[in-house]
Formats: sequence, C-alpha cells, structure tokens
Amino acid sequence: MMPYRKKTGFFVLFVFGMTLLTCRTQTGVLSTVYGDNLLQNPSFEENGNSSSAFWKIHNYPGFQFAKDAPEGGGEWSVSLPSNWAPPTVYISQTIPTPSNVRDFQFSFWANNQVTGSYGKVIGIYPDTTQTLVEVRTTAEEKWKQYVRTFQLPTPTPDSLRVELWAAPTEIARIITLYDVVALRGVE
Ligand SMILES: [Ca+2]
Repeated sequence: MMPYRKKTGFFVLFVFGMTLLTCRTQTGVLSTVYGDNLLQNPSFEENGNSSSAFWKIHNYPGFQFAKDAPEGGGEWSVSLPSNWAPPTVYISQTIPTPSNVRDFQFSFWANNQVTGSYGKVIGIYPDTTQTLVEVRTTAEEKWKQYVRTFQLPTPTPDSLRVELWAAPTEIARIITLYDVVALRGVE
C-alpha cells in the first residue's frame, strides 16, 4: 500500500497537470492565433515564452529556439541545427485530414544561411506515405515567406504531416530558423 500522503501528492500533481492541459486547450492560445490555420502552435511560443507544444523533433535530443522572428511572428522561432549532410534533423506535426477540403495552402517563414532546408506536407495512409508538396528554401540574409498550394490526391490520406527540415551542410554547424507555419484549406 502506498502511504496516504504519497497518494495525495500524486493526485494533486495529476489534477494540476490536467488543469494545465485543459487551460491550454480552452484558451486556444496556441491554436487560434492565426485564424483558420489547421496547425497547433504555429509560432512556437505561448504567452511570451518559446514552446514546442504539439511538435515533435526527430534525430535530435531536444528543441532549440531563437529570440528572432519575422514580422507578425511574435518573439520566438524554432531553431534546427545542421551538423552533417544529408540533413537528418526535422520537426513534425500530424493532423487528421479535414473532410470536405481538397485544396490547401502550405506556408512558412524561414531564415537560413545556406540553400536547401525545406518544408513538406506528407499524406499518411494505413500502409504507406506520399509527399504532397515540398518547398525548398533559398539562402537569405533575413526572413522570407514561402507559400505553395496543393491538392489532395485520391484516395484521400487519413492524416497530413507537416515536416520542417534542417539544411544540409558539410562545412560548419549552421542553423535554420522556422516560424509561423500554416496549413489552410482554400476555396
Ligand atoms: Ca514565433
């Protein structure tokens, strides 16, 4: 038997955690800032702090952020390091494919030092995946927005996954910054 006090402690922690989760969902701080955007936490921040909520990072131990953002992008962006070529580090967010939408607009802001980082949207089927759109960035000295439209194939994938990839490099450690990522249905 667990001591009574320990049990109570766990319960209080549990309730506190659930309250945090509930507040986050109800206030919509992360989801509705950019109107009809289907992605959650598109600006990598919440209440003035950097945030990785709703995103996963792959092939890297943790998220890094930069206090640098495009106009309208708040204060923070996500920072993806490149240590070798080809790049292996990327972040992703997966959403159920919305019904009754065939055409989408995929957009993001990027700031990188070398050409070759990219964002893409992948359609996920029960037994396979298919790249629906891939947008390569160019080397820029400042933030630049990339926008592309695409149409869902038939049959429709069960879910859509947005991926943002670090740039390839063989020379030195560089970073790519991403911010204000959006996936929207268009008429
Ligand atoms: Ca931001």
